[in-house]
Amino acid sequence: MSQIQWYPGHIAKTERELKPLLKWIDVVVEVLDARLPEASCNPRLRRAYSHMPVLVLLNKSDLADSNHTKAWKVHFEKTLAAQNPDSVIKSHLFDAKTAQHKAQVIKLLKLLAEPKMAQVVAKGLKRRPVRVLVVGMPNVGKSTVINCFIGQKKAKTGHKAGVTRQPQWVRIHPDIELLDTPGVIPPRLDSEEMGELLACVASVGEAAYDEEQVASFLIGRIEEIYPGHLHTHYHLDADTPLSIEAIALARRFILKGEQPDTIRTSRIILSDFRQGRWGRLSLETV
Ligand SMILES: Nc1nc2c(ncn2[C@@H]2O[C@H](COP(=O)(O)OP(=O)(O)OP(=O)(O)O)[C@@H](O)[C@H]2O)c(=O)[nH]1
Ligand SMILES: [Mg+2]
Repeated sequence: MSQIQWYPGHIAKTERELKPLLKWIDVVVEVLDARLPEASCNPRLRRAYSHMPVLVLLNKSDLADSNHTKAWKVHFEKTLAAQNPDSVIKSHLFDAKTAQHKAQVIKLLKLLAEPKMAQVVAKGLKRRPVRVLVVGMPNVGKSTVINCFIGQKKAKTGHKAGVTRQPQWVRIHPDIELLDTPGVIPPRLDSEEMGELLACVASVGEAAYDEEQVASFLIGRIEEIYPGHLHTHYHLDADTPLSIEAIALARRFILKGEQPDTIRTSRIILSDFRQGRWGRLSLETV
């Protein structure tokens, strides 16, 4: 996308910021948007934690197509394990708003950390809680995931000694502690399509993209994966080509002179999709 500026320096900076935190962590929780799991991860940054157990959370699964999300879950476990043989990777669907699947996720976190915990015990040290860091791109739901885990028990366990920028830990379960700040990973804007996909789910700031361009991309993508779906949703005739103008006319978003109000319609298109008003849809298929 021509309007979006991309500075590769952001990746290096994030890597520098993540590295010192990782030495305190047993499991990295990578939060992705289940509607676009490929575009919402950053393979270049995975390098920073490629040696560690990773739990990929396909968050906002309540908004995504469940068949595609299940296929992505299998895909991630297979391909990531092949790419990072030193790391153990599991993935799970998640809905941070309702905490659905929370119990299974807690179980997976403990399972992923078990080899490390066994080492601790083998050294004669006392078994300690598993330490987890949540990372992900803007707006994928990191804070909601953290809040969902913290629940009512927002009791901080206090500082650990020995770090310059002391991380704060929150006990989210008798056996699990979470670093209370998420690692924000810069959006992956390495192609026009990536930029447009991330703009569809508001992972890049509004100022960085053109709403009409992104809305047009979005309806095209939905038509490709779910032909006819938007015709039904907006009550368009089956033979009317899908366009912002056609939706504007159908919704009676008309300016003076009978011109379709494409700006207002583009905003509605983006918010209808983002709020899940078109139903559960995915923008990427395996
Ligand atoms: N439907 C649905 N919405 C979610 C889910 N998780 C988060 N959200 C919503 O997504 C939006 C972004 O969530 P945040 O938790 O603020 O995302 P974040 O990754 O912390 O965002 P930044 O701090 O801006 O990087 C909010 O409006 C949340 O309510 C989910 O599982 N399902
Ligand atoms: Mg946040």
